[in-house]
Amino acid sequence: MVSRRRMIGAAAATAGGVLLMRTTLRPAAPAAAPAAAVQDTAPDHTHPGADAPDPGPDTGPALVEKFTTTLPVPPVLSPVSTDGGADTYAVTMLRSFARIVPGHRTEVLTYNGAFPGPVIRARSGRPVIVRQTNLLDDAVSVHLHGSKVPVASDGGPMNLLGAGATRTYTYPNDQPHASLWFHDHAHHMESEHVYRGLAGTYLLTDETERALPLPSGRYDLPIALRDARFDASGTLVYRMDDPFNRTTILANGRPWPKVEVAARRYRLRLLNSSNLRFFSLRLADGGPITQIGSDGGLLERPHTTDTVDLSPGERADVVIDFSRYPVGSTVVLTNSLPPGPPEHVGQVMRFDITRAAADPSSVPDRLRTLPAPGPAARERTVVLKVEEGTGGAAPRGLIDGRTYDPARVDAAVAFGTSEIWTVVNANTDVPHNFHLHLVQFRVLERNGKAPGPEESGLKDTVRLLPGESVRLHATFDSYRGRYPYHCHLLDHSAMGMMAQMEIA
Ligand SMILES: [Cu+2]
Repeated sequence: MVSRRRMIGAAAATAGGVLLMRTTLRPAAPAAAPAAAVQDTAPDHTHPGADAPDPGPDTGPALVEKFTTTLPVPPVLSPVSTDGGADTYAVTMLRSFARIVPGHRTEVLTYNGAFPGPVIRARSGRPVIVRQTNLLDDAVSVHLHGSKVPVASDGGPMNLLGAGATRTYTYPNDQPHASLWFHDHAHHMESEHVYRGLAGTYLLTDETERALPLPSGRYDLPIALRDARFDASGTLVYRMDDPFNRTTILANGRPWPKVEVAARRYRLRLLNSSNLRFFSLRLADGGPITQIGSDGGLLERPHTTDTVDLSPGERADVVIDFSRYPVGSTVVLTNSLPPGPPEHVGQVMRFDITRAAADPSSVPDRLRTLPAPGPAARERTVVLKVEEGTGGAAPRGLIDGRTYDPARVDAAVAFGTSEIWTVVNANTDVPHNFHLHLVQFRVLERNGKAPGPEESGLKDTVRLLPGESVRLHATFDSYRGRYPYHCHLLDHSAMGMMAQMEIA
């Protein structure tokens, strides 16, 4: 186990190291953006800062003393109506200011003014309706990541909500419990929008999950991890494909925070909401972490590990028992992956064990039962690649050799069937991952072998280190229509590493 973990870390470390040279070429000008076909229909907006002078190194590490800010608990939204068998929410997207680094107010893009976004709590079988009003300057699109929803509410890359407009998204919640998240998906702009704050948490529960004696209430914490870059005035700096300068680690929007915990079990819903950063998380003392769930809800059985790997968009549901630490002690959550100075990016947040507490919670040996993947009607291969531009052109994100074209169907899927997709990272030095809209899939194989226990449950996003391949099993029996699939390194999808399936 340990040697396998070390291999993953080493591979990702190599990938990250070369990522600098391979893909930090940013678009020289808006006209050099990927795929002319997309350029015509993309929002009329350039990436601010693309041509501006470099603002210098990330000042976050200098502005912040680690473990002095407190991990915020993101606000839970209250419905404006619970009539008609559904919970209705009203959300306004607006520019706001957040206190991220001490002594500064940082302009951010928000859902309802919250950075990061608020939490929506939902139950399987009870629809949620979200009325989104866009008071930003840009067109946006709100995607509920991991959800099974009709195309009209999927928040696809071209299904835009213009500045000043209001639109209603309907989420049937006709799916089992899962820790989902919602974020911007407007083509070309999703990477900057999400980076500047348009991301929130959506916790869907059901009877299966609620019947278990897992830590709950104040002992169940959603924690979104990401990186960021700041200038000397505390302003968030966004530059396309800039992983090496994003060296400030944020947890729930605060840099290297601490959180006071009782000496008992906690459930942590970890989300990697970074644009590009992969995390390999460990407790500093190598203590045990019990993973109970992944993207699509609980695993069949918990598995105990010392390391949790998360690529952008992935979630891990874990239980940590702080009763093994004396009251008065602390333990740091660390990250072993570059890029960036290990003294900064190697630290994430700190747990301060401040009090004793009774603990009626437990983690059962059996969490749920998942159906075995059935027969597949067809197999297909999907190849991901980022290609450096020549002659000063921008790098291009490719799926099967092509950049995203919303007018093109890349995969015709027969409604009601299952398929096996082999997804390949054709780059030898750049990591990717793969996100399929609409479905939760199963990972059948990773590099020709059975996946680890952390990938044995339902997934919607799967990591692909350089040269890796995964075989996925997905069933398309819910909604018809055109849904995207893409690399969830958002700077890559913004470069065109996205394609479209039509289920008919
Ligand atoms: Cu990618």
